[in-house]
Amino acid sequence: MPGTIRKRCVSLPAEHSHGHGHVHPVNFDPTAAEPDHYDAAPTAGRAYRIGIGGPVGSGKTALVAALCRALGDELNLAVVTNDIYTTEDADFLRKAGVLDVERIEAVQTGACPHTAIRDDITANLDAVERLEDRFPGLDLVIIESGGDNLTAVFSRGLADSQVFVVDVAGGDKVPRKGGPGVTTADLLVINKIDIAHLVGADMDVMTSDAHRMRGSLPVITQSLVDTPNAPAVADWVRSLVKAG
Ligand SMILES: Nc1nc2c(ncn2[C@@H]2O[C@H](COP(=O)(O)OP(=O)(O)O)[C@@H](O)[C@H]2O)c(=O)[nH]1
Ligand SMILES: [Mg+2]
Repeated sequence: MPGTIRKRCVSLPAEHSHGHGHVHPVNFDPTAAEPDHYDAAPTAGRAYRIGIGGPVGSGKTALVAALCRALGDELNLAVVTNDIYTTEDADFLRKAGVLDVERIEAVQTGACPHTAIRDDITANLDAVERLEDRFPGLDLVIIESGGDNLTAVFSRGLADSQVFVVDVAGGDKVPRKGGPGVTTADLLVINKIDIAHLVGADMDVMTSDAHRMRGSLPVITQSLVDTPNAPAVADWVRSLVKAG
């Protein structure tokens, strides 16, 4: 249960500081997932939780809005956003009118977004609990991470499944650069394929690199301009929640 997880005291190994120093041991492997300090929580009797992470501007909030449009009528859903100093993403979603404003909670992380989704997930679990109290029988909570680099992944104690969103504007090198987001997320989304030709990104290279880095884990390429309701990602989410 979330209550037991959040009471747990977490101490990080000294050589693995998560201040902005990012000190790693000499043999640090940047493609390996870091140890998770929280156990996965049992999913029975609570909302399924999907985390959405990825670099700033890749299209996380746009994907959250798309999923609300696609699934809002069939699932009892709510959203938690994470921003460093503002509530910008929550404000955007409220203004976009994709979901009842009461169903959107904003967490201000005050620090590196990575911290609030992995190292101390308390503020996010509190936000999820507020939503579950407000909307009994909630099926799904989508948690958007603050924009971070390629290393940000969610604790399994916070997100049951996670989506990592990159976009073509970063260049077709991004998937082969790896990092735990690209290699271990349950779903990798390569977004903004409508502008690939403008930035010279080769989609064949991006998708084949992504599959090579991820083995059997799924990859979806999409454009939220061409398909504003993100049908492929919505199908993936729907099947998880139904199975969940
Ligand atoms: N051309 C194009 N723009 C997109 C797409 N998805 C998102 N955007 C735009 O990219 C910008 C950043 O998106 P946002 O969702 O705020 O990114 P976030 O920082 O990851 O949450 C916004 O101006 C979006 O409208 C897409 O598929 N194609
Ligand atoms: Mg955002």
